[in-house]
Amino acid sequence: MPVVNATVAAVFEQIADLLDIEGANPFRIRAYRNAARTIGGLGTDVGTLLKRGEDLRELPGIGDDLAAKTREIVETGKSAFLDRLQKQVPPAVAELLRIPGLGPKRVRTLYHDLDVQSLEQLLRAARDGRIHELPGFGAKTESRIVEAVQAQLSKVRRFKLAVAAQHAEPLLAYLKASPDVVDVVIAGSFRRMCETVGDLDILATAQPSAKVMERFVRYEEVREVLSHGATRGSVVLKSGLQVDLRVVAPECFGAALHYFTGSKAHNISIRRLAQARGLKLNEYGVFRGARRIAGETEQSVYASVGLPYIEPELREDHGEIEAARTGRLPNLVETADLKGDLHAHSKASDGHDSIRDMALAAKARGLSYMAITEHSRRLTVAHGLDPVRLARQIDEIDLLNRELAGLTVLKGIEVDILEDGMLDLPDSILSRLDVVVAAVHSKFGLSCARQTERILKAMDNPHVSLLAHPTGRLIDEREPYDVDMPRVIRKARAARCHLELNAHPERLDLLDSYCRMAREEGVLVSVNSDAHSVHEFDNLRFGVGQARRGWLEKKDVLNTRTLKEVRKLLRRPG
Ligand code: DGT
Ligand code: CA
Ligand code: CA
Repeated sequence: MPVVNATVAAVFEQIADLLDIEGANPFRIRAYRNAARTIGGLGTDVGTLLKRGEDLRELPGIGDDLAAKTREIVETGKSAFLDRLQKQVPPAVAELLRIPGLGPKRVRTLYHDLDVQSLEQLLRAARDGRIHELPGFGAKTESRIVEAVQAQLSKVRRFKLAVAAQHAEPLLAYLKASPDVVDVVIAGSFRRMCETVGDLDILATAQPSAKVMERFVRYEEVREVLSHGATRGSVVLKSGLQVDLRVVAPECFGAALHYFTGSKAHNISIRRLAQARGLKLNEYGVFRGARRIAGETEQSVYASVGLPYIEPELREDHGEIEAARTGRLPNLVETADLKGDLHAHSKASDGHDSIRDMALAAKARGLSYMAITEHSRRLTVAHGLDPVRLARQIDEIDLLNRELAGLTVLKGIEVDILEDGMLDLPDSILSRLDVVVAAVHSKFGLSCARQTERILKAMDNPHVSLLAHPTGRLIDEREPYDVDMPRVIRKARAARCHLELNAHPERLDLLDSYCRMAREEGVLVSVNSDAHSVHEFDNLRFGVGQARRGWLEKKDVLNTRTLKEVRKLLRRPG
């Protein structure tokens, strides 16, 4: 059973937290955090990499020790080192780090001086007034802790789509491998490709039905069985992700799939249509009186209310029912429609692989062009390119293209937009490139007016072909910067610049509502991987999911075009 990347990442994060509380060497702690990010962000399952005999030490920041620990977690599901640390510091103590304002030093004090070992104990200690007298704390901190712990305790954890997929897909394969299973599908927000999912809702038909439920609760990654009946079961995986399984009769499968795919708002509107026709619609089927008239397939459910099939990504009650009724549903873009990728890095900046390896990986995924767009010089942490290094890379790519067959590497840059809207590299070098991706990587806190002006000004530079990750948000980690997106979208149309939908699992930026706006304005969106390693082209499918949630068709997506067409669209009026 493959142990998913997210599990490895979670173990490394836990190790880092515990080392932090113990006051270990900061470099050592950072090494674990970086490794967690690297492995957690891989598009391919690390167990598969090991099975293929790949050397994990080629991943950035993974040396002998971390490679061995990764292998250990993959093979045993555990880390002896983490077990040892947990004997010294109880794991719930690390949870205290999630409270804003509590760093490792304070957590250490709370643990050593007050024996606080959990959020609940922390709340009690704060309410009892035992905290403000500790060294380094005060009355203000104490009352802030009360608020923060309450907020934390009431927060429901959600999983990023790509992380959920790392857990969901092996489980789905495991269930499919059961000989009595006829059909099994993950429904819910996961099927709708939502940015984050609260839990997984799996539906199956099986003959007989009991065995698949047995198999489900015995899955190796299950931490806790919440309920276990003949046709309904609920478990929590080791990652904390809850999974519900329902086994339904084949004649109900379509109705159940429709019901559990949601969204709830979409379901309610469809049920209302059914009622208007004198029908009853529930998870068992569509009924006229006691007679079942539909329910085996989702198509039959929609047909019973006079509608064509509606793709799951559209089912948010955001106008899709009206569009279906009037024959105006979009014909959504698919991953297989992508012909190229206009944003990727090699190890010349902060990527991990050579340009040649990136090109071969892109080609293996069926792409026929790929742009190498390194960071520009201002981004020193990413080893950004100055004009001299970029000129050298241009020559290198020209040489490479002469020997590559079946894929063209485009010469590009991900150039920083400076605070005043100027670009980090001069036009003299930008004019030699095929693709210029402009990006904000600093000064996220500018006022809306200044941030918007800054971005509009960058788009005025005729060399800029694409605006990268237009809102800058990181899912659950960083809010979008304050920018007037409708203005940016209108500017893109006027300047004939395109917008990126960055498919990196933490970004999925452009957001779905802005995709729709772009489409309405006739602005093309480029679904790009922003790959930093050969594995990350796999993330394109999540970007396509977001594009589909944004109603985009093949024609709305720049990189579904052939290279010849894209070259024309990238050429900007001087
Ligand atoms: P999540 O898990 O929070 O990411 O979002 P969902 O959409 O997966 O929601 P979940 O897991 O609570 O329920 C799965 C689906 O079941 C949901 O999308 C629609 C359906 N559903 C749940 N509760 C209701 C309800 O009260 N009425 C109707 N019509 N459908 C419901
Ligand atoms: Ca769900
Ligand atoms: Ca659920």
